[in-house]
Amino acid sequence: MKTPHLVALAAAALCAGTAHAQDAGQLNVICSVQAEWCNMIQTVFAKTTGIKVNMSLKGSGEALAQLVAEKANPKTDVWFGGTGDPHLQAAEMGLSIEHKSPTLPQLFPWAQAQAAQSGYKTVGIYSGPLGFGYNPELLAKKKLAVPKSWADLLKPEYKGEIQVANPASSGTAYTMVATLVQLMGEDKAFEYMKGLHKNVSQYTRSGTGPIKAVARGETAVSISFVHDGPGEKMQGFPVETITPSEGTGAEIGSMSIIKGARNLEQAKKFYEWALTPQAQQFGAAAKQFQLPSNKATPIDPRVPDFKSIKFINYDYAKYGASAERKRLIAKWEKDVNSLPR
Ligand code: S7P
Repeated sequence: MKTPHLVALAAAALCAGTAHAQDAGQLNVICSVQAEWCNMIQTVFAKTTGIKVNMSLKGSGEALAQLVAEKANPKTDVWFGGTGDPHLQAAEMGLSIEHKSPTLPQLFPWAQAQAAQSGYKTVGIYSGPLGFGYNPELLAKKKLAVPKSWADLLKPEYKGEIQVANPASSGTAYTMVATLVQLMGEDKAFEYMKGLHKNVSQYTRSGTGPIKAVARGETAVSISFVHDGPGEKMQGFPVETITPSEGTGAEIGSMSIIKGARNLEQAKKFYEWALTPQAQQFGAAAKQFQLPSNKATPIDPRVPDFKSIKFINYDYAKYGASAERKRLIAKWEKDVNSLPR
């Protein structure tokens, strides 16, 4: 899949007459996917519309913190990507505006449901399962088996071999907390996370940090979105992924228009563009393999096969609620992160 072809497709999807208009204006985007995808959409959208895109890269938790901090004087127009729970929290906190896209019927039901349950203040743009990343070479060297279940991660032989992000800064790690609570019940899930804590060498700030550490041989196992594995592998790193046998959760990566956006017209144009199959192909073109939300977007063979994964019935409304997310993160800090290892 070559970028120039995609650029042409994206350009065709837009009104050719308005491309490169001199007074097209600008747009401020917080982008919570990985840099290559952010840079690609920044360039292509600017090329095809003439709208200058100022892009700031932030993980999901950090993006939400910035939007809260700038609520009285918003500097952001669109928040693109990142796990869906904090987007739902932003909607509930009045940080984003209602926008009912005419493209909604073309999206998968999970993406439409994300929009409906937020009062159309956010929308699903991709989905991806939570699982484990592992370095087969490092595991073999250390004579460790591939972990196949959540239960496996508690085994003493994995002590110091696991990395996961901190749920306060990372949407990926919050997805893990919410998944475990739904899978095991809250008390058991916190007991589980206390056990896991003994085997974790480091809680990283960013959700993608642990699988990059696995790929580079810095740690044997990570708790990560499995769609982040193939991109590392394509760079030549020894990394594989697996989803836990007991079941797992999935994110609904989302997009929101920010309340008080100074460039509202441009924000809506970007939003509509980002929901087209043409624009959604830039994920795979940038070696990021989430499942795109528009049913007409071609699905790269490296996108995880959802049908072969055992999923929990993730309650996005409950775990995206502001009070619940804050409560679970505070509880994790107090009951888990404060413990010695
Ligand atoms: O590869 C991109 C991705 O995994 O990162 C996004 C999100 O910002 C995770 O980062 P944090 O855990 O640091 O918040 C995911 O939505 C996306 O799939």
